[in-house]
Amino acid sequence: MRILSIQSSVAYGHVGNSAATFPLQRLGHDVWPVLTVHFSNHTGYGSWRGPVFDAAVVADVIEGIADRGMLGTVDAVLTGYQGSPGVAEVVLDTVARVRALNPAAIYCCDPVMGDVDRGMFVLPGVPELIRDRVVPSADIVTPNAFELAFLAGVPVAAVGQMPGLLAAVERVRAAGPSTVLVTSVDGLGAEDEICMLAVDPTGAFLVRTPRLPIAVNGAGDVTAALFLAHLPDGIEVALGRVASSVHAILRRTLDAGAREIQLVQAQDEIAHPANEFAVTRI
Ligand code: PXL
Repeated sequence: MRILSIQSSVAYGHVGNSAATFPLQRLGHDVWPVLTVHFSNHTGYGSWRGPVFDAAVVADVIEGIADRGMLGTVDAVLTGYQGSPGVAEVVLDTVARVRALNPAAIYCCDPVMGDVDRGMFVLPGVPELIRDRVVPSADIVTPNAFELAFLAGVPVAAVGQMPGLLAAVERVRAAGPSTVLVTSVDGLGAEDEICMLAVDPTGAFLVRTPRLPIAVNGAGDVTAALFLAHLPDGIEVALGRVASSVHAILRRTLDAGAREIQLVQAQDEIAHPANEFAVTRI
């Protein structure tokens, strides 16, 4: 695939494009990273340096790709954290242009807005824009449980059990995207497990992985990228591989006592996922 990936980047560490690019390349995909910010490090450290690019700058870089005649050769657009309403507008415009040139192109949107622990952490107005305009234009969305609840307009507690979770996913799918990956769901498996749920027109699939005592930035960005990369082999296969690779990355990060996800170190588990977790049809 040729993947146009519009995301933040950091010099040190791995979030946004700095988390998504290498795994996609390691799996043999061509990635065209368009940067929305270029920070020294991710914001989880509390301080960082470097520019936030104006939406016009992001649009200009994409215009340059169009100048080369390459926009119509894009197979997938991938986006993550969208820092401003302006960047979201650029994404919407770009997806429309790519689709007009290549109707088979897909848009995978990680609707980054917040999480259960921190609540909403994007600028005011961005969650509604993502819900009302960006998500409806996507083919694939990869919310966490908190983001899913917001998108579906239900309380977070409602997605902590299977009927409510499936109902929320169906609400999101009714808005546009045919495929939804819920990247982390608590409370469905055992205490020491964390689940991922993937739904598309072929069905709903669940995978449970051991919960690791670790909270890192960028894991969601890798999850969305890997899901997009593996989806052409079928949603069930994709879910198993994503669970396997992401778990391996987190395991290595934990073992290394590192603050940054150990992507390069886990490259073999990215290239050849062990598929050690059973995927069950719901
Ligand atoms: O992982 C999402 C993300 C994206 N972009 C920047 C970030 C983070 C998470 O910390 O700091 C700049």
